[in-house]
Amino acid sequence: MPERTIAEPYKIKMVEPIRQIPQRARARAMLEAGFNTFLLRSEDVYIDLLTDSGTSAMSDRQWAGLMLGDESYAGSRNFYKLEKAVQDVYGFPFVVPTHQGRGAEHITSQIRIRPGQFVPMNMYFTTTREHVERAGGVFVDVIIDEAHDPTSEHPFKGNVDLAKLNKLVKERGAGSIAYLSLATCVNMAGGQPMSMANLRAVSAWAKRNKLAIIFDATRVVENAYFIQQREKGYADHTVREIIKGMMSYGEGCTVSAKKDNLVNIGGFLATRSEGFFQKAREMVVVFEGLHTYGGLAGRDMEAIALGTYEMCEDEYVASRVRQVHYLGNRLRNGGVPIVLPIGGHGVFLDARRFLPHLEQDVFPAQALCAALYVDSGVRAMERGVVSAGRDQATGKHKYPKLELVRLTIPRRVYTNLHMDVVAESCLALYEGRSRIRGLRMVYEPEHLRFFQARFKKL
Ligand code: PM9
Repeated sequence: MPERTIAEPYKIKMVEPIRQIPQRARARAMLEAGFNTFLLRSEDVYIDLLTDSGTSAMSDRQWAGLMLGDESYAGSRNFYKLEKAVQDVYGFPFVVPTHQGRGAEHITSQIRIRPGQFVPMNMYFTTTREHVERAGGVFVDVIIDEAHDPTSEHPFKGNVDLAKLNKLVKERGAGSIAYLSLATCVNMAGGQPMSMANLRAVSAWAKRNKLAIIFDATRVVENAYFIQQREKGYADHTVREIIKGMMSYGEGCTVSAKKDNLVNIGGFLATRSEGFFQKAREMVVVFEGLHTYGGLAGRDMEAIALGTYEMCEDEYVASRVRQVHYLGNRLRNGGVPIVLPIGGHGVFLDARRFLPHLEQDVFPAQALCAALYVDSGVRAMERGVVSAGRDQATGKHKYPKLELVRLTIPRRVYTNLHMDVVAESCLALYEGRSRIRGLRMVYEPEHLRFFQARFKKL
């Protein structure tokens, strides 16, 4: 018997019209945007796979929750609901809300890093590294080598390489390390999870070296799902139980609630350390807002609280990841080079193999993003040399091994027919790939350049 189809565990109650503008208009829009998809107007975009951040469809319960916003300056009841949701799901007793993830990263980095200290991470993330460096810290990549190889089918490419941690301690001493920053479902590696076994081993290592683990738990839901599906002993555990289990190894976490938590804005920092919490509470009032709103409206906190419970419902998580894999498998079966295994939040085109005639100096992933938009109005994001930025010491481009285009799937937003449109466009581009030309950068911001850089076609 063939496998039966499993549909999404929800139906659509409200729709937002989208349209595909004509190809000539798309070509003009891309030229005006300086070949940077961040600089397009969203009304010129047909299917928006720029990011899964803040782009989720909220549920009827969340929309109803917005009407229950308590917009008092201090002590909003929605804060206490958010606090309880974070305690229930992540297991950390102390919660500080922030306007989004980078607000929590900023506070954490400023409190926890002394200038010159190292911060080992399982691959870099743009905003996380930026805040580490602003606090005087030095990022060290300790992810397993397989994560840098888009063809490796290792099931847990987000894992930490303990040998890399040991080398750092041997050369610099444990005292030179501020904390371990561990990302769940590593974004820049292609949405790749860590295993519970690896986490256990890293935690034991951290204890021995008297170091804290602070998670970037932004995509812990998808990580937990992969553990449930792939790791021996977890098939009978719920996603929610696995999230709690993973978080039990951390002293705290920062979260961009714009991803897993199914809302359009928000973030938080959560911890079991009272000392860290006190300092964060003191600092949040300087940069974000009072410690019971942290830059958010009461209604936003209500929506996050409700989303935090919804995000770990097993049927929903399975349907979310299944849709990502639906798109990935269409591309893979059509011979398009993508990062394997297919990740949790998106499908990543491997621009090196897609455009072998383009050197990294002419920004192949950026050029591919632009070509995709002109072909079909689909918006994606560069995750290659532009995102990696420049080396602080030498001023030269960092040349990451991964030169990727991320097709990021918003949660509960598109149907599989939209995925078909995306797949057909990628397949058509792959067919005509030799015609895609490289770019040169004509404007480069000093920080997080990928957001606003401008390019011209070579
Ligand atoms: N991630 C993304 O599109 C939003 C824009 S940055 C290109 O993937 C992780 C793992 C993230 C993340 C944002 C943040 C920052 C922290 N960690 O955007 O400040 O993927 O809420 O979160 C984006 P905020």
